[in-house]
Amino acid sequence: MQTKKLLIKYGGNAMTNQSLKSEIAKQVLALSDEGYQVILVHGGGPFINKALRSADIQSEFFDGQRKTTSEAFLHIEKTLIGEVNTDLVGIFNQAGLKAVGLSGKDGNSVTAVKYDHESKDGKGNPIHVDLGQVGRVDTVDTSLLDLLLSGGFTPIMTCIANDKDGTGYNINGDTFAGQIAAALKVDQYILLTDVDGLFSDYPDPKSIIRELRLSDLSQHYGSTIQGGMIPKIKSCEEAVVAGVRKAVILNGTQPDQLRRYILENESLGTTLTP
Ligand code: X2W
Repeated sequence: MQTKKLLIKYGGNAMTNQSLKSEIAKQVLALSDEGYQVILVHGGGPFINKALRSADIQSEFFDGQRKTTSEAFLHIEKTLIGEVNTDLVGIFNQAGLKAVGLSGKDGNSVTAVKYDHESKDGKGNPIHVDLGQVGRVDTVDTSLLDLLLSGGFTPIMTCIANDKDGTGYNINGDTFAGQIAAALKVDQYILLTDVDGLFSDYPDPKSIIRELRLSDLSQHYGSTIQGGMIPKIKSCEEAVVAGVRKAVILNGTQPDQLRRYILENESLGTTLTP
């Protein structure tokens, strides 16, 4: 039987304390004991907020993308690589995995290009907003990730990459993860956040949307799908369009959802299929 690959995006909103992170690591260990190869991709929005606040830098978001000046970028890179990533590597090793910390720069695994943000002015006309060093994924080379997976390591990658001229970019963690899931053609792409999924009438628990097809999405953008949900659903969409069979949004503040969804096939979260 071919080994199944899972890409898990672990969002900063679901990293509220050390024991929660350690529970996620135990779930990943349980999945790898069942024969799954797991790649973890992470952001760290709340940690970045804190670092920027301490540096007296204001955060401004446009459809879930943080405007990133060159000064802000230095703090963001330091936080994601030197704080959040290294912390997760330690916790995952402690749980019994062999974790390796990376960003898109390592092995030139991911290259970025500047993200061109289109918005609308008061009259509904399209305008371009310069978000500074916010990038989107340009190319993905999976050879380093493949090498690590085949050696039994668990790659833990954060959403920073350089462009071909060596300029560093801050890439939304969801967007970044979806592109890597697509390039690796993983069996499932799992996005862990701090809500149970997509709701038609948030936060009414009865209004959770359990299943979505690609063809359903256009009716939800701009209504059900807003703010931080935009990059989440878009990343699921891009992964599924690229050939990933299933993308799911689960609640990472309830770590056992991972095992229950993947190993026990429970109906949880919001699942997008072709
Ligand atoms: C994100 C990167 C971190 C991230 C940011 O600066 O917050 C952009 O918005 P979560 O915890 O996964 O949301 N980048 C461009 O995405 O963190």
